[in-house]
Amino acid sequence: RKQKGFTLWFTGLSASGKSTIATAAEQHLLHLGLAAYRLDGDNVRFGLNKDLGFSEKDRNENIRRIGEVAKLFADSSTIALTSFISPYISDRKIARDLHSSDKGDALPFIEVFVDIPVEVAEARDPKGLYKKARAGEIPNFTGISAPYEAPENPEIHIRNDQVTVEEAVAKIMEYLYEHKLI
Ligand code: GGZ
Repeated sequence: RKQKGFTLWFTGLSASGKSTIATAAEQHLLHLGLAAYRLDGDNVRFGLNKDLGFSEKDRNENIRRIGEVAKLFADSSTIALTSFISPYISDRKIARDLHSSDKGDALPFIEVFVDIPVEVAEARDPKGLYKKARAGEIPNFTGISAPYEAPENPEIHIRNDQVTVEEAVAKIMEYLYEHKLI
């Protein structure tokens, strides 16, 4: 059976562990011999989206473009893993809707909510960004001075203050096997 493409869309606060889990999940999929590609700030915000900042409007456009690119990867039979805060429900819905089509099969879109209390993210603060946000040095910082709209019905919900990276990856793989996506 030929592998079909789909998108694993990670969403969560800065320092929630999205990228760590997405990277580990990507490694796992690659080791299974599947084509997988991760989109994250390092390869998107410094390239395709380098004209965008963190205003609400720029985040809308950031997520729209990432949704389009993820869809292209999925359409090419690759597993796209996206790792962005994507704080707005409506933006994530736009990205999801891009994966459905009038003709033929939709490309599966799996929302993975990497959920930790903002206090835990702030206590971790690996890059010192929460500290800077509190000091007013970073405006519109998600969770501090800009909103994060948690998913109401994510396909996969990871409480990342309660599980290891391995357990998080196992939960994602279980979902993919159960839904016959891999
Ligand atoms: C949130 C910001 C901000 C503001 C810079 N708010 O922990 P990080 O550093 O590596 O992840 C954050 C990243 C968020 O970019 P995204 O493209 O994922 O955001 S969105 O989906 O909302 O468009 C953080 C850094 O960029 N960063 N300024 N004001 N995070």
